[in-house]
Amino acid sequence: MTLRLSSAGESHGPALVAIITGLPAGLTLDRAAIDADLARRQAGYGRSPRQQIERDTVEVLAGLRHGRTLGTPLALVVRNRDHKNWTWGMSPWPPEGDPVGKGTKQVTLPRPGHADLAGVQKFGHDDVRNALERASARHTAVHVAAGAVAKALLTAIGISVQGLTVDEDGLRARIDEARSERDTVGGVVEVRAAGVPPGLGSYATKEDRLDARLAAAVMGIQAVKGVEIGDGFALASLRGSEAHDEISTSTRRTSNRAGGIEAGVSNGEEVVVRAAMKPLPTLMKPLASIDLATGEEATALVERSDVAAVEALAVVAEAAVAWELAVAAKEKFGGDAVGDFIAAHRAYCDRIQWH
Ligand code: EPS
Repeated sequence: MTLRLSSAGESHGPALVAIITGLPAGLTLDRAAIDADLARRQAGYGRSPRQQIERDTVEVLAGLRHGRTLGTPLALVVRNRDHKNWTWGMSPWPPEGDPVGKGTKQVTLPRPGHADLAGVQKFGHDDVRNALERASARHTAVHVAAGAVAKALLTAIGISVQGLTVDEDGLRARIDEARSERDTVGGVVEVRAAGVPPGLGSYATKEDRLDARLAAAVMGIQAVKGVEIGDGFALASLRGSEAHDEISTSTRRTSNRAGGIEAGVSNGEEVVVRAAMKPLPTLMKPLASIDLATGEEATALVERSDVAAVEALAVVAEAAVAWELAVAAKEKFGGDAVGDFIAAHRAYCDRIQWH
């Protein structure tokens, strides 16, 4: 069975939900490990006061018994604590009583860089909130929970995944500077996956290529505008003699410019994915926009916002890479029971003498 993930949830709605299908039975999940990843995502430098409201923890509604997967759909929930301030404004059903709390007034001032304008145009909304709520990066929380489940599956075959910011000290200084000037910043994160055997993904079709899948997974995260694998863009200016990773008699490489993937297939070296995040588009000193209610010139919506979410992105990108590697590993090794998955991995590594 293919490993699949669906999610739902608005930023200020009652909860975020994920359903994972295709997990083997018998995989032990550690609630504390999932919650620790949720806390890491919230803890990044430069986050908004919203993070003092939220205390993300995972709830499991189905697919798990006594901490072990049943081989049935796994249903995860992360509640939005802030919803208590939006019960009228974000009520799934027509709200009763007078408008109270947040989200009661229509938003008509789209922010350049957010989903606001394209969202109302595309879906025919008359309230920008109907677009921004789902586009918000809030929903990355439940993807981090799903990523933690993927990491449990990968750990069973010796793969570990770690996301970090690039130049953390410089980033924090830029965040402090931007905060004092009431502005926002972006940055670069890097995810490394160790223990990935050769042979995940395939050159057979575009859809099979592991690099294409990882790029889509990471580009699919809010505010990401660039993704590279290994030395990526820097390879473009090198000679062929300088750009490739020579093969030793052990079949290992003496360098890793390819970031662990050649021709869309993992080659056994560390998988390295980098992502560039644009500065967040909710600005305290807003940019020019239109008031959709009047058609007049206006400035964009000003709301509580993060100064940066780059450290959070490191955790979210780690989850996205882990998820995609778990999908590729499950595709290669199969298994309805986790022991079958592990045995298939072992037999394959024996065949290619990879230890
Ligand atoms: C976000 C706007 C802010 C961020 C949010 C993403 O939310 P709010 O409008 O409630 O202040 O804090 O991120 C999170 C809530 C989170 O948990 O990551 C946006 O517009 O994308």
